[in-house]
Amino acid sequence: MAEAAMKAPMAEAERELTDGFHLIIDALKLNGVKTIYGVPGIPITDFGRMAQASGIRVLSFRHEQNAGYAASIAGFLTKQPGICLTVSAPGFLNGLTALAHATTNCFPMILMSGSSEREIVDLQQGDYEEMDQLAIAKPLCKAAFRVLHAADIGTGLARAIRAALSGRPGGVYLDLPAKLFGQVMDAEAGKKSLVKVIDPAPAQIPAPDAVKRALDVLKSAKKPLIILGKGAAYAQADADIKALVEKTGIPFLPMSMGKGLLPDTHPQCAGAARSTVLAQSDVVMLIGARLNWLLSHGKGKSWGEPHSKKFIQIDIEPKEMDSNVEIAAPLVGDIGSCVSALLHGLGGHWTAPPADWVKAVASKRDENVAKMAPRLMNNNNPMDYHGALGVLRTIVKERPDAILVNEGANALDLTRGIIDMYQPRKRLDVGTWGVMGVGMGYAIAAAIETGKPVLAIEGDSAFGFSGMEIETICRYNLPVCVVIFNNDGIYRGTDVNTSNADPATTVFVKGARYDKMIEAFGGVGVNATTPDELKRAVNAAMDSGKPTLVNAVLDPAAGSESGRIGNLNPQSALKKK
Ligand code: ADP
Ligand code: TZD
Ligand code: MG
Repeated sequence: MAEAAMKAPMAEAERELTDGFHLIIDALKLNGVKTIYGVPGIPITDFGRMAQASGIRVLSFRHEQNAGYAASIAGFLTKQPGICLTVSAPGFLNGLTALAHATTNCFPMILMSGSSEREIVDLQQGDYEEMDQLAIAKPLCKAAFRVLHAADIGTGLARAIRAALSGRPGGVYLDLPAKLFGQVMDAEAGKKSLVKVIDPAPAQIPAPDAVKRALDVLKSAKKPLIILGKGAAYAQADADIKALVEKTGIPFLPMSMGKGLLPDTHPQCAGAARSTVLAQSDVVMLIGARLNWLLSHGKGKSWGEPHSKKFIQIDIEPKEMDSNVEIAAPLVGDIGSCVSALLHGLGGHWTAPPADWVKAVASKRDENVAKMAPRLMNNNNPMDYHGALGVLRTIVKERPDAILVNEGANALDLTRGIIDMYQPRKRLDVGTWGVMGVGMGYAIAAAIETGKPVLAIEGDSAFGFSGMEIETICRYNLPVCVVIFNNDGIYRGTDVNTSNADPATTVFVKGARYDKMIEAFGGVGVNATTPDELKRAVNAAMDSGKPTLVNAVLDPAAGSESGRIGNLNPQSALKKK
C-alpha cells in the first residue's frame, strides 16, 4: 500500500490506497480463511504470493482438480468453506470437477478463479485463456458470483461464504477478472466495504409438531433402525447424536463417511448386518443421509419389499423429502437442532426397542464378524485384500485419531467393510459420485486441516488420478502414508485382450513399482509383498510421520468387477460372437 501510494500522483499520495489484491486478502482474513488450495499462474500468481506473505497458508498443487478436492474436504472437516484458487479457462475447468463434487456431496467450498478481460471475452475476440467462466460454473454449483469492482469485493466474498454454508452446504463459484486485482481505491473506504459474515449457517429449528410426529412414528416401531450419513458427520453434533442412539437403544447403520460417529465396535452398530437391517426394519430414521443409489433409493428387494416401512428423515433441505419414497415424518432443520429436539422429546422414559429385534441384529452382526475373522489373519503370498486389510485394521484401531482416506473399487468396498472407525470424520472417501481421484487432495487437506497422521488406502487405478501430488506431500513434508493396493489394474489385473496386441482395457503394467515414485521426491518408498511387511512399513510411517508410499503387491486375480457394485454394469443382450 505504501509503495502504491508513493507511485501515485501527488494528490493521491496524501491518502492511503488499497487495491483488489489486498482487499480480497483482507476480506478472506476477516472471515477467518486460513488456507488456500490452488495452482498459480496468470492472473493470480502475485495474489498467491501476497496472500502467503499476509499469513494465509497457500498450498500449491500440481493439478487444480486435486487442489479442489482438497478444498472440498477441508469444507467437510471444518464447516468453513474450503477455498480453491485457479487460473482462467483450463485451470478453472480443472477445478470445476471438484466444485461440482463438493455440491453433490453437500460440502461447503468456494472456487475463486481468475478470469480474462471481460470486454474481450464477451465479444469473443480470443483473449488469453478466454472463457465465460461464470456461465459455465452456474449449473454445476450452488451459486456463482462475479466481482467487477474493488468496492464490491467484500460483498462478493460475503455472498459466496453465505451461499456455501447456509442451508444445504455446497460449492460456490467466485469469478475474479484480471483487472479487478489491480483496481485501486481509497484504503479507508476499502476497509469499510469489507463484510464479516455473521452467523452464516444459522440454526434451523424444527417445528414442534414435526418433532412430535417423528417421535410418534419412532415409538410405533417394532424393528427400528437409525441410519447415520455424512451430513450427520458434517453437522458436528457428535455428543447429541451418540446420546440419541444410546438413549433409544436403536441399532444404527453408518453410511461410509458416517462411520465413527459412534464406534463401529459399538454394541448397537449394525454395520456388519446391513442387509438384515435394511430388509427387516419397519421404521427407519435417516440422519443426514439421502435415499439415493447408495441406499438403493429406499425401495426394492434390499429394503424387504413387498413389506413397506416408514421413514423419518432429518435433513436441512426440505426438497430432499419424498425424493424417492414417501417420508412419513419429515424433520426439516439442522441436525444439531433436530437431534437435540428429539432428545428433549424422548423425556425420561423411553421404551427400548423389542429385545428380539435388538438381539437378532446383534447376532447376525456377530456371525458375520466371526465369519470374516480368519480371512483377515491370512499371511498369503501373493497377498489378497483380506490379508492386507487385516493388518491395516489393527493399525487404525491402535491410532483411532488418524484419518483414513480411501478410494478404488475393491480397494474401497473391502476397506470400508473391514476397517472399523472409532471417531467422527475420520473416514474420507469417494462420496456420492464414487469418484476416483480424490485421494491425494483429501490426504493433503486432512493433514493440513487436522494436523493428524493420514493413511490413504488406494486402488492402483484410483491412485493414478492424483498420483503426482505425492510431490506436494513431500514438498510440505506431510504425515501421509499412501498404501497402494496394487493388483495390476482396474478391478483385477488378469483381463486379456484376444483381438490384438494392446493390453486389455482394465490392466496396467505388471509388477509396477509405485514406491519408486515417491523416492524421486525424497519420500520413503517400500515394496511390501506380505501382510507382515505391510504392517512394518505402515507402522513405521505412521510413527515417523514421514511421507511414505507403500506398494502393496496383491494377487492380480484378487478383486471382482466393480467391487460391490458390479450389478450396476449394463449387460449386452447379444451373445458374444
Ligand atoms: P450419505 O452419502 O452419507 O448417505 P448424503 O450425502 O447422501 O449422505 O446426505 C447428506 C445429507 O445431509 C444431505 O441431504 C444434506 O442436505 C444433509 N445435511 C448436511 N448438513 C446438514 C446439517 N447441518 N443439518 C441437516 N442436514 C444436513
Ligand atoms: N473415473 C472417475 C473419475 N471415477 C470413476 N469412478 C471411474 C472413472 C470408474 N472407476 C470406478 O468406479 S473404480 C475404478 C474406476 C476407473 C478403479 C478401480 O480400480 P482400482 O481398485 O485399482 O482403483 P481395485 O482394488 O483394483 O478394484
Ligand atoms: Mg486395482
